[in-house]
Amino acid sequence: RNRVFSGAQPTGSMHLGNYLGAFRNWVRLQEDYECIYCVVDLHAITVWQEPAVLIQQTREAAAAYIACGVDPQKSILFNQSRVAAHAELAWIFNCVARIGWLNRMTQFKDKAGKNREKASVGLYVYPDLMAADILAYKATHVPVGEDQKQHLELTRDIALKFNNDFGREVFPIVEPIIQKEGARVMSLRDGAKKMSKSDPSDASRLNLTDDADRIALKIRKAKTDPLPLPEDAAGLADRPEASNLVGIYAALADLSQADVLARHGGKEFAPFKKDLADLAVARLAPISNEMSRLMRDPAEIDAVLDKGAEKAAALARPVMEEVRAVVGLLGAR
Ligand code: AQP
Repeated sequence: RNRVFSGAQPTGSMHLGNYLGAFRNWVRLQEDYECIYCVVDLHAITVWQEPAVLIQQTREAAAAYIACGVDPQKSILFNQSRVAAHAELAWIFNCVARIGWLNRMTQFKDKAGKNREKASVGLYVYPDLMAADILAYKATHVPVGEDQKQHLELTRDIALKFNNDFGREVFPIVEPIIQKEGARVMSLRDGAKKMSKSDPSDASRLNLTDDADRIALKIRKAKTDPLPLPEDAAGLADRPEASNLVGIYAALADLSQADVLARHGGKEFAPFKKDLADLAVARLAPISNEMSRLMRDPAEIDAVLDKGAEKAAALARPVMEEVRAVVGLLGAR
């Protein structure tokens, strides 16, 4: 059976973008694949995380996965640092990947910003760890958004080079599962920026923990332009905020943008936002309720993560034994 690996970083509050761009799709994939869903805390620490907060956010991320419909009975759910194979294989991949390959990664350039000398080494080799996440389980498929495409290419290059260097078909060449268009959710305060955990403005995103009142308020205050909604999708060009709100509506209602505009085109934003808020509350309130139930007693989440880590470690163990033998790392005889 084909195997999927995916994860999200516990770097802040999970939001509508994570839900529409990732979690909702993960839930569907559970039907057709053996799925491994990871809270990637080792990726998170490539930039500074307050230790006590990181622990809390790791639990909260796991709660978000479960509340969105990831089923720990069907899929493996755990946090990355619990399975040592990730870090070990990442080191081996650091020795396979070339500096030139990593120098071409655009996300490092974006995240490191101008002061590249001050970025952590971990941020630089982040894509090698991502390759290890996937290949420690010989996963065959990875759901990716636009922003992760380049990293997945790198995973394929690492697998190819490893297999080629050692003359053995150890790793599969993973296939991307491309998310359908419109899965990218933008900030509610600026239609040119993606909705993000690290945006300092809480009003820029709908957190999966927001209650109905906060959701309605944030949508009411979302930035728009002064024109009414266009009659058709072509009219959304050069209107990033309108386009984002219509896109969110369409994604939440499982409609096309054209369908949404057939219903709401020509209206002012105020009544449209009211409908959108009702829809968002209907979809997100059950998630936030379930998250707060799960967060009330962390023992349940911790038990799920313990069990998931055990299952994940059992899958990675034979892969790592094979890798060590192929590379020539002397082990127990
Ligand atoms: N705005 C978004 N629209 C659609 N998909 C999104 N994802 C994130 N933001 C959006 C998808 O969610 C998954 C998990 O992402 P991540 O936590 O690993 O990291 P990220 O993409 O860096 O998310 P953030 O919120 O922007 O975090 P920070 O601010 O910490 O960098 C991925 O599949 C991602 O595509």
